Amino acid sequence: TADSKTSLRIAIQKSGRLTDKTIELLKGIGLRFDDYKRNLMVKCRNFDVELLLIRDDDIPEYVQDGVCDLGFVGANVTAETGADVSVLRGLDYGVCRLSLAARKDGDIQQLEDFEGKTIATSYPRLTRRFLENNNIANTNIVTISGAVEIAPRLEVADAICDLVSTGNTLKANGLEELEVILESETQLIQTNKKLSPGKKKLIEKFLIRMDSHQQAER
Ligand code: PRT
Ligand code: ZN
Repeated sequence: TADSKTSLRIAIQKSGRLTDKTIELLKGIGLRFDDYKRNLMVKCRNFDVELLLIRDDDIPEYVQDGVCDLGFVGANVTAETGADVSVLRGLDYGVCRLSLAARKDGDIQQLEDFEGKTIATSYPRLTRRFLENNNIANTNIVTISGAVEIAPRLEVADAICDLVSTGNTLKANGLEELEVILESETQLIQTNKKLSPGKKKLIEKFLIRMDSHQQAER
């Protein structure tokens, strides 16, 4: 369990959109690391912390299971995995939304039109839940792991549910955003497993540093 280790273990994305901003934040609050790009596990030189660098998809479960005490990950990933974790802070990077989109002048123009349609997404759970909550019971959800936005052109799907930030990708693929199903940002999450008093203290210290850093940035 997380309890048996003394240093605070923090999961971050190994290589992707959140990596640089997260490392920047950790350095900004005074944590010093060497060689974080090359290793899966990196010890902090001046704080009782170690980083685990993994795929973002794995972060919520690692934190849920107490393999890591904390994690930096998109709210979209935590929501899709349904992991049992606590959200300590919302952060101002990795901001995006998960949206339903369809061909610009196609036969899907509003939410009701999704009935009976095929939807490609990397977020099948969130997509299904949203549609069910909106009384759209008959859809075929196709799970694909990348390049979701080309599915309609390939005629693999009638519509998609994907992350959007600027909207340029949708536009470039002749798609129109119809419904936002989740607003997302990077979050600091914490395990719900029991933590030792030592680790609780470390987390408190970590949060104080983070909060004063965020305030200074404003
Ligand atoms: O390898 P690993 O599994 O760790 O990485 P990944 O490829 O799964 O994730 P990555 O690095 O692409 O994204 C990590 C996180 O960044 C996501 O889980 C979100 O929380 C956040 N994020 C913020 C985004 C975007 N903005 C975003 N725009 N993730 C993906 N996109 C993609 C989107 O899927 C689409 O293809 O960018 C395209 C749309 O962007 P716009 O600007 O054209 O709208
Ligand atoms: Zn991923």
